[in-house]
Amino acid sequence: MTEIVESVGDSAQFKKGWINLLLKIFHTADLHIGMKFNSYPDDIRGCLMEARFDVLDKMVQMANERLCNLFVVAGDLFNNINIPKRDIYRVIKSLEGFDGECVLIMPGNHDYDNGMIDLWDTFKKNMSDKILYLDEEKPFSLEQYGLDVMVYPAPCHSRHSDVNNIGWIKDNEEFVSQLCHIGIAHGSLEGISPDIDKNYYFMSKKELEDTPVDIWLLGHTHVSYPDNDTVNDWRIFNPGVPEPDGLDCGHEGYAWVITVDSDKLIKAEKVATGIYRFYDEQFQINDDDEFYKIRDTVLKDNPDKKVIRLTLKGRVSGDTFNDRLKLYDELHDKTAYTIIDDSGLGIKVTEEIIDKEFTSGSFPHRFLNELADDDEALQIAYELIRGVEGC
Ligand SMILES: [Mn+2]
Repeated sequence: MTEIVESVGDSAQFKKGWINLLLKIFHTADLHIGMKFNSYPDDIRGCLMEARFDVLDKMVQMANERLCNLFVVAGDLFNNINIPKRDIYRVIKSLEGFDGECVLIMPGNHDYDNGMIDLWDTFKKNMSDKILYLDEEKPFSLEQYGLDVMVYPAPCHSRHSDVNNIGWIKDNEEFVSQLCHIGIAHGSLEGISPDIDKNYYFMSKKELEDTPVDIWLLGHTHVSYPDNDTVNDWRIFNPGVPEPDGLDCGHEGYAWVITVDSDKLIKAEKVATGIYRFYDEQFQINDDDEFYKIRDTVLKDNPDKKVIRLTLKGRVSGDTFNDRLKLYDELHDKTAYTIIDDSGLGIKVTEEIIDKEFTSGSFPHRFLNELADDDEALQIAYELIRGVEGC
């Protein structure tokens, strides 16, 4: 297959030199459609659930703009196996919006297929020929799609497994050089996935490297691999979640756009895909200015798509402290969702406060004034005295 690449995509990298393009792949995984976000209030919960459908549409569009031939979901398209039928139809419709030759869908450990799963029965019955469903350990030829590609899937048949599923892919006469051989697997990857007990189809990098495919498209790990934004001459890819899924996901959601030329030289570009972005931030505040600077930090760059947990510590003036809810209200209004823990925030003790609150010449008045040069000691002493008085 020959393609003139001057017309491909908007990335400068792909605009030059790609005359003998064999294949362009849009690689995603772990959309987890159906994830419920139960710890969030209803309105934001609905938005976060909806975003997982929206990001699929967005990625299909990105793949179309870049003239990709293949759209690959390397497992966990769905978050579980109990997905309402209307959501399954909706996902199929999105996938069928792909303009390239073929969509490859493989079950992961969240949406595993043991042969008795209604989700996949419904999916298979309703999908068109554009979609190839990879539920078996056997080579799938993409010849019928006009692509010189052989696909070797390692699908999941259960939620957990202490062995991976890539062992069946052995060198044989099928590995002829004219074809591009693509391995697709779902499971934890050595060094980048937290899988201490090796319960999630654990794969070592050596096993992957020793398998005679030209390229590995993985899923499962929620961060991308490799870490770079662009790579040349690289074989093992994991996209990470395309749509961030919680406060422990600090990145913006990614997919890989991978180009294989006719010499099987592989180049890839990581593309940002996410709609919402999660932030878990701590601020140490030493004065009023620093307190109000939180507003600038939180409200820059699409605040309406930010889910934020703010932990505030430190001291501000009494006025700012008493007015702080005004700022919180503004943040709540303008962000998608903000949780604020300000239990570590207090009023900065000043001479003025000491004079106002304690009789001149009294023990606390004298004691606190003596500590005036040591900010931290003064603060602690003040709070202790106030605490004792409060008992
Ligand atoms: Mn998984």
